[in-house]
Amino acid sequence: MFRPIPAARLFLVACLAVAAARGEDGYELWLRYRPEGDATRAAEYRACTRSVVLAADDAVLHAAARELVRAAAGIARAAPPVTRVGGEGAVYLGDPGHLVPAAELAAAGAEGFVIRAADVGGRRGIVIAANSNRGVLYGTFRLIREMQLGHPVREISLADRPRITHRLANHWDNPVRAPGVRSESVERGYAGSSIFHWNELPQKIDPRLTDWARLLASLGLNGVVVNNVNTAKRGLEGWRLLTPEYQPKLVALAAVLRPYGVRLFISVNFFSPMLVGHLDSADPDRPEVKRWWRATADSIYAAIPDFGGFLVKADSEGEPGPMKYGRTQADGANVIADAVRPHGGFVYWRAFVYDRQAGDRVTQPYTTFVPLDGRFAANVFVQIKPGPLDFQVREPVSTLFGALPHTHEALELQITQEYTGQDQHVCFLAPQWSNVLEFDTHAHGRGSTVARLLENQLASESGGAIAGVMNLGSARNWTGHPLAQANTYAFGRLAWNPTEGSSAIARDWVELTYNRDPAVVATISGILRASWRAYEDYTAPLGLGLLSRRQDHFLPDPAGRQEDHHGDGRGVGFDRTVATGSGYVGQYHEPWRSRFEDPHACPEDLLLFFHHVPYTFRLVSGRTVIEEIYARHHHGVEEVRGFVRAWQRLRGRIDEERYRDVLARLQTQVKLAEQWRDSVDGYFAKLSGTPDSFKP
Ligand code: GCW
Repeated sequence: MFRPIPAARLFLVACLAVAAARGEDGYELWLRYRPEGDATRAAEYRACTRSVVLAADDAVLHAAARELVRAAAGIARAAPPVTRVGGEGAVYLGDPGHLVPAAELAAAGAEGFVIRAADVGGRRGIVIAANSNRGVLYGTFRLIREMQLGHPVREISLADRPRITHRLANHWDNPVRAPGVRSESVERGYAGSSIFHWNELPQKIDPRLTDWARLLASLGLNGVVVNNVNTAKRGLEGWRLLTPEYQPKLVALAAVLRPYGVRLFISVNFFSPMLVGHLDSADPDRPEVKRWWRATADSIYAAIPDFGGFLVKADSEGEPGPMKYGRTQADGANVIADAVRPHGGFVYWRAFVYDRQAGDRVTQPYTTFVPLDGRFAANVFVQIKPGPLDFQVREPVSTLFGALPHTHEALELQITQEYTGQDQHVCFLAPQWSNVLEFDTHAHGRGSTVARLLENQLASESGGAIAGVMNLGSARNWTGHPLAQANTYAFGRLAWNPTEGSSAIARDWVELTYNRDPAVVATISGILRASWRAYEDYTAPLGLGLLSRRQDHFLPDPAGRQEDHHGDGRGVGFDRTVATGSGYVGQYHEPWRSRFEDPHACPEDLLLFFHHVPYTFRLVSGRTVIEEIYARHHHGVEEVRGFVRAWQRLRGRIDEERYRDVLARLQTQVKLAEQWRDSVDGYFAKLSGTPDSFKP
């Protein structure tokens, strides 16, 4: 019996999608589904996607089917019907009858998949098997990717699974229009305003939100925090998401996400019992405060049974926390965690806690959190930035990784380029993130890389977690700079597999987002690969750290950042040694402690993060520190000039719209790079009395 589900409708949707897909404004990201150019391959794809068979009538499987129909309609130019019964060339979303051996399926885990060409009832088809419908959804996106990349699928056989259990997008969007706050702004967002139109929800749901959910699922993300961690600072009103007024809006968003396997989370204010509940205290020790959190969680879960939980920035930059009551970070996290635990919810508690007045801030998260190890509830993740400072172009890995063996740790990467060029500089961050993930903390002996800590978390039921601060906004292309999409994409790939190479990710992204012309792939991925180092060179090489203006974190202001780089007449750098400095180095395990302590053994990229050295300090290159600062700045500018020349060779090989957009941005980047070079070199020339001999 052939039972079409809403095939006719799906077909129509797919045709419209193809028709609308002609423009190249970047809206479709890496999900463009353009016709396969190789006729033989296109015929193969058509033959292998003649129908889509659903194992069950389930919303997630329907979402997977919709995606596959859309992809096949675009890539193979034939939209398959969605049915319950297979036939020659069918794709089975869900194993129709134990075709994949149990052991193989077991290896896929809760969210992995096995994709296998197989005979089903005597007819050749492709089976996507998994232990959950979410796994099938991920498998479907994977099959689609194979087709987008032009890979053969007729005899396909592949299996994959995510290495990190909890993979979250963190949006820093400000939900409420308050007087004096730019409407629907995004903190550190450089791609327009927020995509969440809270004032229109739940009555009106922007269709773009469905594309957002598709985007998240295509990256394999299974959770999303939809509002800024700053919830009450300077007129922000994100704390209102916990009010009854906002609950129907949350319900609406959760409904958009659910078919894509993404759980909704929100950031909450630690003072919510007062702000929302009108209690006279938020002291986590008070019974009425505990009751309030419990009742609040119960009410959310009654409306959104698969709600993910809460993200909290407490005792940090004006956001209140348990310190106010003389309680610890663990006391604070646990009162909220206890409320969501009966519902299977989680609390992500940020470790970004520091007090500017209390000495070197980088030492503080460790001294605050390490004594609390073992005191956090099992459903709490302590969410840690990669470095101890604040998303700089280069920092050592935070000493907190591996320092909390009895606490769940989450890594928070920043996809939005707050300190790395915003929407004006290309800066592909995957190599930076890989450095962090591959860093061997030696916390449990050799091989204790950050990636492994996140993968094999102790209490296996909850697994590890990774979060990415998103760079999405209302800009038509989502990210402002077209090449910034590569960062969004790379985050998903590394969250799925933290050991994947950044070059392979860059290549795939270019092929999916532009085309498979080898010249295009080599040029764009070459620019991406070189971009982080170039940015570092013309801004803050050698671990110089914070040099940007306080008000925007964008333009150079070395003079205003003296307290960060400690440059003076004799030398430069922040002494964080045990012997003579702030002692931060002492928080590392050996061999790092000894390496970082000794300026001659310290990796040069981090030299000035850990040491104050004379300008005449000699580096491996044979140059002195001051010469190196100059040389690197000049080199960085040359690199960006090279990006412009390389890009110009792409004319006619990619669409004109994105060609022009990126070219204009690269030309601006040259100017900005020169400005950085002149500002930083000029400043140190004056301070050190050594002229910039690299100046032409
Ligand atoms: O880097 C700083 C940013 C703030 C941000 C804060 C944080 C959300 O400049 O905009 O606030 O970090 O991560 O909490």
